[in-house]
Amino acid sequence: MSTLDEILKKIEQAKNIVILTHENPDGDAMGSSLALYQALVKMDKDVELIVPKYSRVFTCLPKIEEVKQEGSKSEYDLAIAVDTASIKQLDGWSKYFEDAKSRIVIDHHSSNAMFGDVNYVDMSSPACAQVMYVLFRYYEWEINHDVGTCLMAGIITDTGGFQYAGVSKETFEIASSLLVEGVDIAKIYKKLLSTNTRSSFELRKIALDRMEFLEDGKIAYTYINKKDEKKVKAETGDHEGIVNEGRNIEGVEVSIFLHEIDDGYKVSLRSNEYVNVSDVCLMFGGGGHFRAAGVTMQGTPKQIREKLVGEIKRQLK
Ligand SMILES: [Mn+2]
Repeated sequence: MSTLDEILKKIEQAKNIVILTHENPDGDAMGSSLALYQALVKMDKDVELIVPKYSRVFTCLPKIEEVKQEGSKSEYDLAIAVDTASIKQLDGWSKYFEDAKSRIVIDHHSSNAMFGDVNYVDMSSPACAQVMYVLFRYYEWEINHDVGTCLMAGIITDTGGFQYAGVSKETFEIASSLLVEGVDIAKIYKKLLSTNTRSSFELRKIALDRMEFLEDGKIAYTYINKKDEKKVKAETGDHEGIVNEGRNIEGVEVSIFLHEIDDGYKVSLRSNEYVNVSDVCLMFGGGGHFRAAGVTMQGTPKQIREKLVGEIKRQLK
C-alpha cells in the first residue's frame, strides 16, 4: 500500500481526529492545517484543530473561528501533525500527538524527524500546502473556495510570494488551478504578505536600528527581546519576517534574527545562496530547510551570536 493510501485508511478508521501544527505558526502551518480540517469535517469526522496561539493576521482565513486553543479529549484515535519537522515543535501540545492511538506526519521540511507512525514528507515541495494539495487531488477531496484560499495562503507565505527556491512549475500549476476556482490570490497576498500591524512595524524599526553586519558584511544580525515587545505592545507573530530584512541586503549571505522567548531565544536563520542554515541549526538541536531554519538557544544575544557566527563562518566563501 502506498503511503497516501495508508494515510487515508487511518483517517477512515478514526472516529475522532486531532490536527496539530508547529509553535509560532506561519501562513503555511495555518493554511495547510485549515484545509485538512475542512476535508475531515466533510468526511463527518469528529475533528479538532488545535493551535494555542497564532497571529491575528490569520483571522482572514476561512474557518479560523473553529480553531481550538485546547483539545476536548485526552486521547484521540488519530493525530495528524502538519508542517511540523519534529515533536519538539509541537511545544506544550505534543501530548495530543504522543497520546493518540495513531499518528501521521504530513510535511515538507528536509530536517523532518519522521516522528509519526506514517510519514508523508515531500522535501522538494516549497510549502506544506502544496503537499496538502497533492493529497486533496489524490483522494479526490473537493477543493472549494474556502479550502483553496487556505492552500493558497500556505503556498504564498512559504514561498514569499513565489520567490523562494523550491517554487516549481507545479507550484504555478496549482496556483493557476486555484485561480480558476475563484481563489483571490491578490487579496491573500496583500493581507498576508504586504500588510503590517502597527506594532509589528514598530518592532521592525527597533530590530533594524540594532542590525549589525559581520564577517565583511556577509552576515546580518539583529534581535528583539521581551522589553522591546512590551514597549510596542507586540502581539503573537509581530516579529514574523524581520529576519528577511537582513537577507535582502546586498552582500549578505546569512541573516540571523533572535527573538526572546520564555526559555531563551528563538533563532531564525536565512541564507541567500550557498550556506546551509539547516546544518547550522542542527548543530544546536534545531533544523529546517537549506535556506531557512531555526533553533532555540540559551544565553545572552551576544553569546548566541558568537556561537552561530562560529558555525556559519565555516561555510562562508
Ligand atoms: Mn511550511
